[in-house]
Amino acid sequence: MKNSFLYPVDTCTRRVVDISGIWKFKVDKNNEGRAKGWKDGLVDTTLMAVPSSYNDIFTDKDIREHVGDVWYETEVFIPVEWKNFNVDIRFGSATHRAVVWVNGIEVVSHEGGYMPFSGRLNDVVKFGEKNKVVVVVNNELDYTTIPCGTIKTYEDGKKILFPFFDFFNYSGLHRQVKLVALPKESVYDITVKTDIKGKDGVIDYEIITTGNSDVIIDILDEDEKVVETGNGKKGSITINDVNLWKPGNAYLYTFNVKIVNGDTVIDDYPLPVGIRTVEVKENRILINGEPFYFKGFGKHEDCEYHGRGYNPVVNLRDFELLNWIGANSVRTAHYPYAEEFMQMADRKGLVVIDETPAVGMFDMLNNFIAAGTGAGKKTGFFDRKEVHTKTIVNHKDAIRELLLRDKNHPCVVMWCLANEPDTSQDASAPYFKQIFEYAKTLDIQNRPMTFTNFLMAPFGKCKVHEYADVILLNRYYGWYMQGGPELPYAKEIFKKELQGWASTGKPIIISEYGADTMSGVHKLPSVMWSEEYQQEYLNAQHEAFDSCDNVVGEQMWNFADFQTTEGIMRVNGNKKGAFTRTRQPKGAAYLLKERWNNIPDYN
Ligand code: BDP
Repeated sequence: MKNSFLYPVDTCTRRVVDISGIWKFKVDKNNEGRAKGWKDGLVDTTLMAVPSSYNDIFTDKDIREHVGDVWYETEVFIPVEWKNFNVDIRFGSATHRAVVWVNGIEVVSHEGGYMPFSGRLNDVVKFGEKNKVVVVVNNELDYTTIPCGTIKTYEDGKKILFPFFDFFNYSGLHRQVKLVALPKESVYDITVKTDIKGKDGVIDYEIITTGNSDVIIDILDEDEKVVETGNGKKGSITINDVNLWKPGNAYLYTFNVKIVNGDTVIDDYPLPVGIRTVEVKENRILINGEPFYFKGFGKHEDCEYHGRGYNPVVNLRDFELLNWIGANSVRTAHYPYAEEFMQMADRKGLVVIDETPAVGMFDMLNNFIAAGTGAGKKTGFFDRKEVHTKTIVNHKDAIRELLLRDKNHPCVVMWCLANEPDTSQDASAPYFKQIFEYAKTLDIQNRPMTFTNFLMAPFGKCKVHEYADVILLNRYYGWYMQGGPELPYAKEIFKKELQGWASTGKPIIISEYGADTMSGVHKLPSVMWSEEYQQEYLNAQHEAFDSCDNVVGEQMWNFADFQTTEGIMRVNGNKKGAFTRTRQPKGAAYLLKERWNNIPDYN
């Protein structure tokens, strides 16, 4: 059995110790660590904060831009009383891949930069003593990895990475690292599906354990009072007079699973569960049977110093700002976010479109420097053979792991399987047919599945939209096309395209629209990059949305300014934020707040 995707929590049968903090660190400048046995212990190290991206900590540009391996080391004490437990080391994520050794022995390796993974330690650790943990993290990308990118190697061996996406390729141990002690017989997985029957809520569930002992379930309300019970690994529990999980008004029950032997509790795992339904009906998306209107943003996990490292302070600040501005939803562009973000969304009632890290399936779209210097070839992405043999395997893996990790979150109402793949290409159609067919087998909640369509595959050119349940459009009329004085025409062109999409009969969400804006730059009359232009741009877009009945949501790009690769199109990063990178409002934030306060959640 591979390691469980259940989030580690302390219970009467389980123990969790967070071993994040300051670890030893070494950049493998000459790519020699694997051959020279650094797994046994590092010498000549510096220090690194875990979790964080290592890129923005140092003053040395070569480290920020390093392509290849970096090494981490720490020591962990394993309590002697854990001898009778299964002891795991669990990484919240390592971007983009990692191998972990404990006392020189490999315990786990993992591909994919945004998912948790763990390794079993029992056979390699000394109980009651300190043990050495060494991790190598690698950040290289190519056409077969998820996300996609390419590397240029100079004659002296220096590697430069060109991501096929518009955010900095932050790397390292981005989320907490924990030791987890589990009973030998434990709850391995839980899957729930919720339904509403009149005033009652129904939870259909399936539980996997690592043994054969009996399973009992208590459903606790928010006052921790048991309201229902059940037993067996598979079944259905009805909660009378249920409190629903609603956008902006979340109610979470605890689905508490116990493995028992008579009166003895062998294992105990509490899963937060929100009772709600999601379905697409004609051109509407219904949450709890009512048509929901998405207001919010595409975000990033990004902040000063931490890079993409999980930062609980910024996470909380973001939720405060989302609430202040009247946002009811976000898309986790362009990768799965930290588990703690998802938990907060469940708790706060923030609706989430959950995205895989499949971004960059378009040669050079956002790699402006490379596009300018010709560093990459201009072959169509889906014309490459390896995309249909290798990339697709990694893509399916990324989808499988995302659904395993996030399937039970009530906040997740839709899965976004890729961002802006080049769906103008004929060869993208068979690829995505397989991707959608595969993904559909994984979600027992049968939530809508989609991808974001990009502006070069407009209505009439896109070969993939028939597989999507909802049309997600990333559109920049008035920025990348028809910008500045052409803005009034941009709006009309956009309206026309929307009419085309509306003819599919499907709901449409504008999953990106935005204009780069330098906070504090003012100009009357406006020019592009000024705060005035950002607001005029938003008003024009909103007029286009309001002209189309099928539009059931708007997620402005981006919540906040964020770091990208250097290049002539970016001024120290992407500046399309409604908020600055330090989370202060631009003028546009007030405009959005006013608009969103006047649009009901359900309409
Ligand atoms: C879209 C991408 C997003 C970019 C955005 C932009 O999905 O990652 O940051 O454009 O150019 O193409 O600002």
